[in-house]
Amino acid sequence: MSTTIKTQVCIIGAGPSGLLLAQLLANSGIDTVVLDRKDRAYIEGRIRAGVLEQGTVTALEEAGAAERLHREGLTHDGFELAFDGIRHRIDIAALTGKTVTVYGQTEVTKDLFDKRYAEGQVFYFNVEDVKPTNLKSDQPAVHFTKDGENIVVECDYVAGCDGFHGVSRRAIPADVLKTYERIYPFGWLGILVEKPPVSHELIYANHERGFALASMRSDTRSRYYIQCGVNDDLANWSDDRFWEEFALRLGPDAAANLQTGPSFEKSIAPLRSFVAEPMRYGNLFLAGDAAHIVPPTGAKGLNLAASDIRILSRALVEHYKNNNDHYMDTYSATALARVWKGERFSWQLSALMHQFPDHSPFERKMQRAEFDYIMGSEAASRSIAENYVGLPLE
Ligand code: RFL
Ligand code: PHB
Repeated sequence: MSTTIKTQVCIIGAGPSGLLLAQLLANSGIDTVVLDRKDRAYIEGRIRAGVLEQGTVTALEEAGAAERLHREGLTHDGFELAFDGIRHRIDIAALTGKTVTVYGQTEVTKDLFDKRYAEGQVFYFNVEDVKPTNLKSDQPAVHFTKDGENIVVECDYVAGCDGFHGVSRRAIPADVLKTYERIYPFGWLGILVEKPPVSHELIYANHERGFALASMRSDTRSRYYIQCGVNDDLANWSDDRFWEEFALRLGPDAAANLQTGPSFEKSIAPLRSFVAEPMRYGNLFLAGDAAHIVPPTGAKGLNLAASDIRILSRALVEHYKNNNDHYMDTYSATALARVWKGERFSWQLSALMHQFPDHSPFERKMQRAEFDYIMGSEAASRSIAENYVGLPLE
């Protein structure tokens, strides 16, 4: 048995990219169907991003999903870089006139889900065997199974918002798709703890034992990371071992305020830079992690996803409302231009802040010289600040 559904845009993936796109299109009366191989609880439970650029906040405002963010999000005017315990503050507000907002990805997805449910969005969760087809024709379709039933979504466009491991990017023929990748020789071990943050701003620390990051989710909940081995096992990392290592890497000055406690989430993430080009194939549009991955050092992943969706939603709205295909035709080039700048910044900050197994004392001296240069140069600090708050959309 098979069921056929018709819609204007079929969105594969209900992560932040897919949810934001569905909402921005709904605001213009464009019909969507959203499917995901997981369910709402799983998606909301994924502890990931924490820092939102102003442009991402604007996108959530446009979506009508920023009310709680404005109530509960923490506005940050700056952050710190530290090198062997020496601290340098990047005053992003003074250097760029902009701020960032600390608000977890879990909360962003919850707010978007609440709004989509309130407006009657059709979601298909726990779907299997998802297959986008006929992408070069004007009648593309997405096939999948749910509870053993075959379902076909006939649509005008397919939005591939299904993350790095999704099927959308793989639907682009190998002779069309070009990919660029760097895998880093380390990972990040992250914990969540119900204790006030060690500092009211983020601290990115380079120490001879490896990188550490002090972040937060609220005034009472901290998110801390340390660089770990790429094949490291969580079983090797008791809370006690984590706290000892984290305090050491942060340096005695910052660690003096550290409040430790039992972690209630602990996970290891690999670090990768990846870009797939083009981001459009026929009537398939890729957005977010489906098209690109950055190492988390610059807090760019979710923000790049949101800027893709701003560009894509404008293109679809112009197509449907004004019969104007200019933004559809330029989507891939416009999105990629911003993506590559986000890739560069994340790669550069990762290179500055981590210990690389193949580095010689020379490279360590180079890191130190770059840190000293940033400390002594307003121009260098401003360059970091303007990338951190987010470059203009185009
Ligand atoms: P997602 O979030 O991966 O969502 C994709 C969705 O697609 C579904 N899916 C499928 N659905 C149907 N059929 C299939 N075949 C499917 N395959 C997959 C999945 O179930 C999922 O629900 O991609 P999206 O929406 O593009 O969002 C991207 C962001 O999640 C990601 O870029 C950020 O989390 C990255 N990131 C950070 N970004 C920031 O901007 N600031 C940060 O501070 C930040 N910190 C982080 C991060 C990512 C991290 N990890 C673990 C990767 C910190 C960490 C530790
Ligand atoms: C986080 O709070 O999870 C976070 C913050 C900044 C980053 C990466 C992750 O650069």
